[in-house]
Amino acid sequence: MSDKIAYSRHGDIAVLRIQNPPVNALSQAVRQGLSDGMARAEADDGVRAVLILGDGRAFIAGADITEFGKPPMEPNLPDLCTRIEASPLLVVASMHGVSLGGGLEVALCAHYRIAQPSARVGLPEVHLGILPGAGGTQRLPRLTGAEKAVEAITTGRHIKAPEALEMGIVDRVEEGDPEAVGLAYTQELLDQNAPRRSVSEMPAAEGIDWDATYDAVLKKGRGQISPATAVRAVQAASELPFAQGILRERELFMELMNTDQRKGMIHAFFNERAVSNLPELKGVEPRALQSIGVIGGGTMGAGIATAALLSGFGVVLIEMKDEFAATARDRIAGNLQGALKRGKINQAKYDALTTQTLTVSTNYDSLSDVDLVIEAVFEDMSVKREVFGKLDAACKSGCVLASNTSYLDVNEIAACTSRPADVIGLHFFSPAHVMKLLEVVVADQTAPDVVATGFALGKALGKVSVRAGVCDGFIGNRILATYRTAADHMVLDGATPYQIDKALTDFGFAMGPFAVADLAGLDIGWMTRKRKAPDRHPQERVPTYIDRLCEQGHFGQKTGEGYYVYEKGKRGGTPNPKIADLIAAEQQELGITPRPFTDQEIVRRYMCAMVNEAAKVVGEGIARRPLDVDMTLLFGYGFPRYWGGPMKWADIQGLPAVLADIESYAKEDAWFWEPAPLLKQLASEGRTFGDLNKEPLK
Ligand code: TC6
Repeated sequence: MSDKIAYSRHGDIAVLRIQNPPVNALSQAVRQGLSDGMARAEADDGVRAVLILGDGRAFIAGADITEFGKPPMEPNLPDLCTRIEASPLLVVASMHGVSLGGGLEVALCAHYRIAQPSARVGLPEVHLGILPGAGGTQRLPRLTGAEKAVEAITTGRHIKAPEALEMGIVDRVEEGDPEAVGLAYTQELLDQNAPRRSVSEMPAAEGIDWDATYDAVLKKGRGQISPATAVRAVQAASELPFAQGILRERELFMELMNTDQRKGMIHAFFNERAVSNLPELKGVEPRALQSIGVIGGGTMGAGIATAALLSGFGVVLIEMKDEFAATARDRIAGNLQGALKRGKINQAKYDALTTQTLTVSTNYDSLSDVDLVIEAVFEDMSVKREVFGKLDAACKSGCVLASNTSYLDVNEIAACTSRPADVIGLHFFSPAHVMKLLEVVVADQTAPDVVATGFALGKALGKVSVRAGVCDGFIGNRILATYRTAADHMVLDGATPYQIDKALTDFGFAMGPFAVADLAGLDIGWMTRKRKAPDRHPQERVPTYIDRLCEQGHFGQKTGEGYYVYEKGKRGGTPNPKIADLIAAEQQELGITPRPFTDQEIVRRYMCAMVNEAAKVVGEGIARRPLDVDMTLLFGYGFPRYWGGPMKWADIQGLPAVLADIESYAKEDAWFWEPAPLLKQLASEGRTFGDLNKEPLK
C-alpha cells in the first residue's frame, strides 16, 4: 500500500490516515493508497466501518494541482469517489483544517461526516478555471438544495463548519482530536445500526431559474467562464438521474480543463506564492519588527498605519501640525470602523488599537524606538530629502527607512541619509489596508536583510510582495504609463474613451483606463505630464485635450466631472459631452482624420503596449522574472486573474504573433512601438516568458 496512507485497526473500525504534507493534496499516490486502503478494510475480517482522516494541518486541500495539464494517472478521482461511496462498509470522514475541492468531494462520498468547529469546507475549483469534477456538482445540491449549492460552487468560498452543519454538508460538529471524535462517532453509528447513506441516492434538488442564474453568474464573473459553466453542471444534478449528471459534469469539466482561462488561473495560483520566494534571500534573516513608524497621515499614510495596526504592529504616525494629526487619527479610526463593521475586529480590539497601539505625534523624536519607518508624504524630492534627513537623525541604528514613493529615485533618497544600506522603497497601493500589492523597491546599496525585512513586513500585512528595481514608476506604474499612453493614442486616432473602457472591461479588467483616471484624479496625470515635459522625446505623442478640463478645475470623480459626469448618489458616471469636442479640437489642430477601431484592435494594441514595456522591464532587470510583472498587474492594477497576467497572456497568444503586431504598429510610430529586445530574442529562439520564470536572466 502507498506510504501516503497509514492503515490501522480500532476494534471494528479501520482508519485510513492520509499523510501527504503540507496539505494532503490528492496526488496519484494518495488516490492509489485510498483505493488500496478501502480494499484492505473490506478484506479485513471483522471490519464494519472505515474512518478517513487527514494527518497534519488539513483533511484534504483538493486534487494535486501540480498534476494538472499532465497525462492522467490511474486511479482517477471520480472513480475513487464512486468506489468509496459504493463500499459495503460504513464510511465516515472526520474533517479538520480545510476540506477543499476534491477533498470535500471525497468527504461527500463518505456516508457520514463529522468536522471540527474550526474546519472549513468548500469547492473552490472555479478559482482555478475549472469546476468540481469528482461529483461535487451532483452531490452538494442533493444535500443543500440547488440555490445554496450554486452559491457555494460559483463563489468557491470557504464555509466554516457550523454553517456547513446548518447547510447539511456535515452531520456533526465536535471539538477534539479528529481521530478520537471520528472513532467515537463511527462507533455510535455502528451501535445504532445506522444505514450506509449514499448522497448519490438522495433525491435530486428542485430546480431554479437556471437561465437567469447562468446569466447573472456570467455577468458577475466579468468574462470568467468557470462559475457560469458550473451552474450548468448543477442544473444537470437537478434535471438528470445521478449517473447521467456525473457524465455531464465530466463533459463540462473537461471543456474547462482545456481552456486558456484554466492555464491563466493556475499560473496565478502558483505564482502568487512563488513571487515572494526570492532565491537570493534564502538563509537571510529579516530584522525584528514590532513597531512601525509612518510619516504623513493622508489617505496613503493612514491606510498603511491601518494595515500595520490590523496585523498586530505598534504604530507611531508623524504629522506636521496638531490639526493634521487629529485628521490622521480620524482617518485611521474610520478605516478601523470598517474592519469593526465587517467583523474583522471586535469593539475591545478597536478601542485598544485606537487608544493604545496607535501613537500620533508631531515630533520625530517619537520614532526613536520604531523598527521600520515608512514615509508617505508629498511626492516631491525636496520634501523627501528633508524627511529622510530628519529620519536619519531620529531613528535608532538598524531601523529600516522606507519610502512609499511611487516613482521617485530611491537611490537619491538613500543618499540623503548616512545609512543607505538601511533604505528601501515600500510602494503600497491605495487604499493600503485593502489593496494586496506591495512593491519592494531595492536600491543599489540596500542590504539583503533590509530586503528580507521588506518581504517579511509584506507577509505579516497579508500582501503579495514583488521585488522591483529602481526606475521611474518601478514595475507597475512604468508599465501603466505605457499602456495608458497607447489608449491615449487610440483616442487621438478615433476611438472614444468610452469604447476603450468598454472593450477593456469586456476583456476582463475591473475598470477601463479612463474610468480609473477619473477615480484616481485627473490632476495626477496632469502633474505627471508637466513633470515629464522637459525630458520629452521630440517624437513622443502626448494628447493634451484633457488638460483643458483640468485647467477648468475638473479632476474626475472628486469634482463630479472628468471623462464622465458623476451625479451625487448615483454609482458610476455618464460620458461627459465636453470630451468629444475637446478631442475633435485637438485632432483638428494636429491634422488627424479620425478612423474607426474595432474592440478587438483596441484590446490588442493595449495589451501589446503592456507586454512590450513589461518585456523591457524584465530585460533591464527592474523585474527579475516575467511572473513578477504578472503578479504586479494582477494584484495592483485590476488585471483579469483568468488571463494569469500580461506575460502569461502573451505566451498564450504566442510571442512571434505579439511581436509581429508590435512591428506593424511601429510602422506608424516607431518611437513608441520600438520592440523590446527581450521579446525579439525570445520570439526568435522559440522560447516563452514562462521559460524565463523557470530560468531567469543572468
Ligand atoms: C480540485 O480539487 C479538483 C478536483 C477535480 C478533479 C477531477 N495541490 O497556500 P499555502 C501547496 S482542484 C498541490 O502556502 P496556506 C501550495 O502550493 C483543487 N499543492 O498555505 C504551497 O506549496 P509551497 C481545489 C497545493 O495555509 C503549500 O501547499 N483546492 C495544493 O496559506 C502550502 O499552501 C484548492 O483550490 C493543491 N491542491 O493555505 C485549494 N494546495 O509551500 C488550493 C496547496 O511549495 N489551496 N498546495 O509554496 C489553498 O487554497 C491553500 O493552499 C490552502 C492552504 C487553504 C489549502
